[in-house]
Amino acid sequence: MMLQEVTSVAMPATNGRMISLDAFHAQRQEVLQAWPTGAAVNLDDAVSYQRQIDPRKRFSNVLREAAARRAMLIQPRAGVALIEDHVRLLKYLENEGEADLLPTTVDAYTRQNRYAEAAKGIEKSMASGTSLLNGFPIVNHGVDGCRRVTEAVNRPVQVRHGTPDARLLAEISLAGGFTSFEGGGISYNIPYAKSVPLRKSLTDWQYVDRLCGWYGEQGIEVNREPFGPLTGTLVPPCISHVIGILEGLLALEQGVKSLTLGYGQGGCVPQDVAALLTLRKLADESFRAAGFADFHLTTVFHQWMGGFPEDESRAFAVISWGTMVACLAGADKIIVKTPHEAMGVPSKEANAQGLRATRQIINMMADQGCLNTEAVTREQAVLEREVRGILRKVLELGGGDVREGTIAAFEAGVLDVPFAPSMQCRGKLLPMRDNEGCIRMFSRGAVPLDADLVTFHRERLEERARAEGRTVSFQMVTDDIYAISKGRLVGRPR
Ligand code: 8ZB
Repeated sequence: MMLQEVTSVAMPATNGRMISLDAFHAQRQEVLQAWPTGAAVNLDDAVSYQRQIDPRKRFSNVLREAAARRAMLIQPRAGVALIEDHVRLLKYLENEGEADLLPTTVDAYTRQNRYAEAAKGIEKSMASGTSLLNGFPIVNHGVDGCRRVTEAVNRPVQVRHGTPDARLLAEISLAGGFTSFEGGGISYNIPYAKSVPLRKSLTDWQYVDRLCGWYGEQGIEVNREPFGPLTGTLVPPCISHVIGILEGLLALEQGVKSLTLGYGQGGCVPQDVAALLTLRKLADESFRAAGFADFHLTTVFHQWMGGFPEDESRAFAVISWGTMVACLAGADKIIVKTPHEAMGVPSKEANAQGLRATRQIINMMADQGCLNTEAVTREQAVLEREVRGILRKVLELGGGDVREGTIAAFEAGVLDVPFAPSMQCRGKLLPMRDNEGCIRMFSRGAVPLDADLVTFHRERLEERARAEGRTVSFQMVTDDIYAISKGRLVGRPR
C-alpha cells in the first residue's frame, strides 16, 4: 500500500465560542439548586481555598514536572461511600501503593444525578459497615466533605466518574479542593448513557469546561482529562483519537489550559505505541491549527480496559504488559488496573498490588526510550491519515463549530463508537483483530476513510482469515472480545 504524505488539517479558528460570563452565572444559579449541597458553593471562597492548596498537590503542576523529567506517573481508581473510609483508602494507596496521583471515583447513582438514591446508599453503608455504593458520592458529601478528603492526602486528587451532566458535580468538586476533572460531552455520554441527547451532554460539558476555565482566569489551573478508552472494547484508535481531540478543542475554547488526552490499550504492541505517539502529535497539531497556543498537553495510557482473566496471576501479567507498552510509548501517566478486575470493585490491598506491579515495570523500563520499529512507523502513518481525514470531515460538517460538527457527525455515522449503548450512535462500525492483533475495521459504517485505507483494513483481515482457515465473519469479533480473559490476544478457533 502507498502511504501518501498528507499535510496538516487546515482548520478554521474556533476561539470566540467561550460562554459569556453573564450566561455562565445565570446558569450557575440553576445548577446549584439541583441538590441542597449546591448552596454551599461560593466561588470567592472556593478560589481562596484552591489558592492555599500546596502546589505539590495541584494536578497540573505534578504533570508538568513529571513531563519535564520524562517520568510516567501512576494513578489508581478508587472510591467508597463514606468519607472516613474513603480517606483511609486513599491514604493506603498513597502509602502502600506509592500512587503519584490519586483518584476519587464517583458512584453510579451520582453519575446519573440520582442524589436521593446515593443518600440512601450512604445511610445503608453506615448501618452495614461496608460500602454499598461503587464510588464516593461527591455531591451528597458536599464541599466540606470533599475538603476533608483532599486535605487528608499528600497527592493531587482527580475526580473520575462517567457523568453526562456533571455540572453540579464539577462545582462541588472544585470548591472541594480537587484539582483535576475527568470526562467530556462525548466520552461521558456515548459509552455511559442510552438516551441522553449529544447536544445536551456537549452543552453541559461546555459549562464544566467554562467553570474550569473561569478558575484558570483566577490563577487556579484545573487539569481536564477526556475519557479516552470509550467502551474499552476493540475501539479503533482513529475513533478515540478524533473524539479526544474534539473534546480537547471544546475544553480549550472555554479557557482550559491543562489537558490530558487518553488512550486505552488495544493489545497490539506496535499499534498501541504508534497510537500514543500519534495522539500527542495530532492533538498538538490540531489545537495549534485551531488557534490555541497556550496549553499544556499530556497523555494518559489506560491498562487493558476489556475483560480480564479471573486468575490473579494472569491479571498481573495483563497489568504488567500494559505498563510496558505505556513505557515504550512514553506516556505521561498510566491508569492502573488491579488483580480483582474480573471480580468487581477491588479491595485496597489488591489496588495497591496493581500499583506496585506497575511501578516495578516502570523502574525496569526506565531509560530504555520509545519503541521504534517499521511496524510502529507503518501504524503511525496509517493512523495519522485516518485521524486527519475523519477530523476534517467532522469540522466540515460543523462549519468549523466543534460542537455542531460532533452532533452532525454522530447523526451521519461519520463518528461511530463500537459497542456503545447510546442511541446517538449508529453502531455500524465493526472492528476486529488482524493476524498480528491490530484492531482493524471489518465494516466502517459511514466513517470516512480513503479507499486505499479501506483496502488496507480489509486485506489485513483477509490475511487472518486465511491463517485461521475461515472467512472473515462476526464470529471473529465475538472471539476477540473474550480472548484476553481466556488467555490470548487474538480470538482464534481452538
Ligand atoms: C470505566 C472504568 C472502569 C474501571 C474500576 C472498574 C474498572 C469503578 C471503582 C473502580 C476502584 C471503585 N472502578 N469503580 N475501581 N474503586 N469504586 O473502573 O473496576 O476497572
